This record gives sequence, structure tokens and C-alpha cells, in this order.
Amino acid sequence: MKTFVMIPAYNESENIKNLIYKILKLRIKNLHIVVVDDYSPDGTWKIVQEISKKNKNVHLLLRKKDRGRGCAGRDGFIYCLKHGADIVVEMDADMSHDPKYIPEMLKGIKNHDIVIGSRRVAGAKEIGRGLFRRFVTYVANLYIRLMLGIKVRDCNSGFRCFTREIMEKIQPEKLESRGPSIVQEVLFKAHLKNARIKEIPIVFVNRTKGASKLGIPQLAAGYFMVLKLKMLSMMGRI
Ligand SMILES: Nc1nc2c(ncn2[C@@H]2O[C@H](COP(=O)(O)OP(=O)(O)OP(=O)(O)O)[C@@H](O)[C@H]2O)c(=O)[nH]1
Ligand SMILES: [Mg+2]
Repeated sequence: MKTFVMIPAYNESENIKNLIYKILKLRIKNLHIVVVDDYSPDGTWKIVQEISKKNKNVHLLLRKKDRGRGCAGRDGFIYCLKHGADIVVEMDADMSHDPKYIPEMLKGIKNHDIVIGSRRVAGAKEIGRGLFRRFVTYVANLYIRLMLGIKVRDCNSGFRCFTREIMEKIQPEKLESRGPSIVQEVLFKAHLKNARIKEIPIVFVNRTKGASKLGIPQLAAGYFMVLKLKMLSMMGRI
């Protein structure tokens, strides 16, 4: 079983090294890491490049145009499939997603298509996030669940594990989101393919280093994307 951990990263020079070594420390057999960096001005990609020279299981996918969380995620998924991944784990680079949950995800994926590291099931916790930020996520989550009819409790989690089979059905090359709405687009497309989805509780820790890339334009684009996905599915186009 070849597992790829796919990490989109932009200006995460303060986090990326720690994260990579934390994942490697898990000593999971046949695990590869690919960091998808959009030519970060802070040199995140150089750090990954250095580590990859010493560790053949660490890879850098450097993208020089077309910046965005969505485009990076799409190219990352394509990379994993092309390099023979049986399982793909996606996670953020900012240390909000603790790699310690990866073994449990890999256990859960044995009889599911997707395992989500969830902030909204019993036992989950969110640390360090203000009331306003949590409210923004709560409203977005409600909107997505109602619009797209998804039963998943945490539709905004970017900490997920996929089988190759479901990833191929999602068809990463056809993903349209340029920004963070790729998270919901992937979930909805998987839902339309009747994916068996499991949520496991995680403790989510707000980033302590580096800056957020999520702003009002990205949020607005996300709301629009959900509307578009709903329309396309009603027209039978997806
Ligand atoms: N390659 C690439 N990665 C990105 C881009 N924008 C965000 N990311 C990465 O995507 C992940 C999620 O981005 P964050 O800025 O943490 O967004 P968030 O988790 O929704 O919001 P906060 O944690 O509250 O700031 C992180 O690993 C980012 O480095 C981008 O344009 N290109
Ligand atoms: Mg984050």
C-alpha cells in the first residue's frame, strides 16, 4: 500500500519542516509526502527541496503560475495518482492538522472511501480560534450542508484521507476551484459518487505561526462555487 500525504503550502516556512518530520516520525510503511508549493516568496519550497535531497520519500511539486489553494490541491491529487498512490491524505501545512491522526485515518479507510478529520463530531475540539472565526466556519458549514444535501458534519475540513478509487472517480483534472472551495467541491463530487464517508474527531489547533490565506474574496468565491455546484448537479452536468 503506497500512501501519499499531499500538503498544499504557501508561505509556510515556519511550519513546513516541523510538519514533515512529525509525519516521518510516524514511521508508516511506504509513506510519501508531497508538498505543493506555489513558489512561496518566503522560500518554503527551498526547505522542502533540501529535505527531499536527504529523504527520497519527500517530494516537492513546485508550481510557478496559477497560484491558489484549489489549483495546488488539484495538481497535488494528480501527482499522487500519477505516482501510484493507493491512499491519499491531504492536510494543511500550518500545524492545525496533527499528523498523529493519520494512523487512525489509515485504519478507517480500510472500509470507507473517505475519512475526514472532523471538528464537529463527539470528542472533537477547536483550540485557539476566536468566536468570530468559528462563527464564519459554522455558517459556511450550514450553507454547504443545506445546499448540497451532504450529511457530513464538518464539510470544511481539509484533513482527509481518500482511497485511490474514490479519488479517480472525483476526477481531479476536472476540479474547477481555484481557491479553498476545492474542499467542498471534492466532498460534493465524492458524495455524488455515493462515497462511504467516516468522520473521526480531531483536536484542531489554530495556526500559531505564519499568516492565514483565507480572506473575504476566497470566502465569497467559496459561496459562489457551492451555488454553482448545486446548479450543475440540478442540470445533470456533474
Ligand atoms: N500551494 C498553495 N497553498 C496554499 C495557498 N493558499 C493556502 N494554501 C495552503 O492551504 C492550507 C490552508 O490554508 P490556510 O491559510 O491555513 O487557510 P485556513 O486553514 O482555511 O485558514 P486559517 O488556518 O484560519 O488561516 C495551508 O497549508 C496553506 O499554506 C496557495 O495559494 N497555494
Ligand atoms: Mg489553516
